[in-house]
Amino acid sequence: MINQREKALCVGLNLTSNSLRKSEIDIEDSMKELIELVKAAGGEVVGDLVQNRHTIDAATYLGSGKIEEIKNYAESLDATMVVFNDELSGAQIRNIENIVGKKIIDRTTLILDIFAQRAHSKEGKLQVELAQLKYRLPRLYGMGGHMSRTGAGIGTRGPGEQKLEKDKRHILNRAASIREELREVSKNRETQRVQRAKNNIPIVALVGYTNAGKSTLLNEIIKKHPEYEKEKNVFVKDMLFATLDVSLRKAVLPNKKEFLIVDTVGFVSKLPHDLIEAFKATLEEVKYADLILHVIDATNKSSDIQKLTTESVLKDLGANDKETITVYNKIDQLELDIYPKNQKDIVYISAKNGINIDKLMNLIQESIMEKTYNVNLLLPFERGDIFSSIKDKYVLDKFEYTAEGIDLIVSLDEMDYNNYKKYIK
Ligand SMILES: Nc1nc2c(ncn2[C@@H]2O[C@H](COP(=O)(O)OP(=O)(O)OP(=O)(O)O)[C@@H](O)[C@H]2O)c(=O)[nH]1
Ligand SMILES: [Mg+2]
Repeated sequence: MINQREKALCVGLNLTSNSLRKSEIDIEDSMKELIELVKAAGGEVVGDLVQNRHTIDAATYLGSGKIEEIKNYAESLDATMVVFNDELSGAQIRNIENIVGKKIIDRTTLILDIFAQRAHSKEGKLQVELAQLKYRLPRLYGMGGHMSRTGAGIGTRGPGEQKLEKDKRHILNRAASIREELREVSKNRETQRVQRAKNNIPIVALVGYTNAGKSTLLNEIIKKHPEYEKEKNVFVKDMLFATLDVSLRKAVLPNKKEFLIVDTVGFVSKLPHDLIEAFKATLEEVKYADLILHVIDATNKSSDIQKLTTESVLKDLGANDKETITVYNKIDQLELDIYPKNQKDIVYISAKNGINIDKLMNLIQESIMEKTYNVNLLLPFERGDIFSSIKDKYVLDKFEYTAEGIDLIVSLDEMDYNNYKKYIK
């Protein structure tokens, strides 16, 4: 944990030679994000600078001359650490640290650090620790000074330092045992998922860039549930990565049918790959959702790039072909009428002010409900097998043994509807 407020100098590299970076957030926004990330980690930003270069310097990232300048600048600002906007190699960190003489943190370490502070669930903590171990493993030998530092503060959280000083084997063993524990957790979740599928409760997952308003929207939606209590609200804050653990809550559609809504961790550009891997399990809920609500902060001038970033992570998760409603949020901050009309799969809302939530709820209902078919079946007695498989999977609205067979009313999914429609009464 942080004992004193760390003072950070933020440093970015603008690669002028790289024309392939069109899909990436521009350097100005990326630096703004870095500053927010430092704040989210509990640090204070005392200065920032961007260096234009054609190439990355393998040894010192920005070239030793520039690093000398950074050292002087950091000293004049009384900074306690320098934060770089990209992922650095172990050798780069060590070389820069040798010149600057202060703590050097890269964007990946910073994000991992925030995640380590915020994860509350057992699974979240295990996943972050695994990501940290994977990040540190290839840097174990390169980062002599950095790794053995025992001070507190940003970037030193996580697996104990002594543990890291031991050999690779130790890390590998720990990683293996975390994976084992995670498999257990994942098995439990699988059991819960089967149970939910059996109860035929649809699941709607909220995804989107960090700070888009996902948690605010979840709180707004769950209010309508008859068993709603204020304690069920999830944490909302104007801060990157306010949400780190997946929360699942009950909600109701306008037609009173229940569904479950899942809040997930927000995405950010240059999300460390190890972390995506680590969070895949948690974000699995998204893969099994019946519908995705992709929440976008319509007021953010990088919202298009944020949208692409989220879509590319979803693709990575194998969840890109899911049915999706695009939800542009925070329209209370926009001029009226500058946004297009609501469409079947696009809606403009304000989660905070409750604007157009009813429209969104109707869209959700249409999307979830078009996949279920409420039917009255009459099953012949010799098809008890069908009856028991329906009974296992669905909650029956009604059933009765009659002289002609088993008479039942149930809402079937599309596949079962097609299988059993010949028994419709
Ligand atoms: N003006 C305005 N602000 C909003 C609206 N919805 C959410 N916010 C604010 O946006 C900030 C982020 O909201 P959250 O709901 O925590 O965002 P999130 O997407 O869950 O963020 P992470 O959990 O960090 O990924 C908070 O300060 C909210 O009050 C809205 O409709 N209008
Ligand atoms: Mg949130």
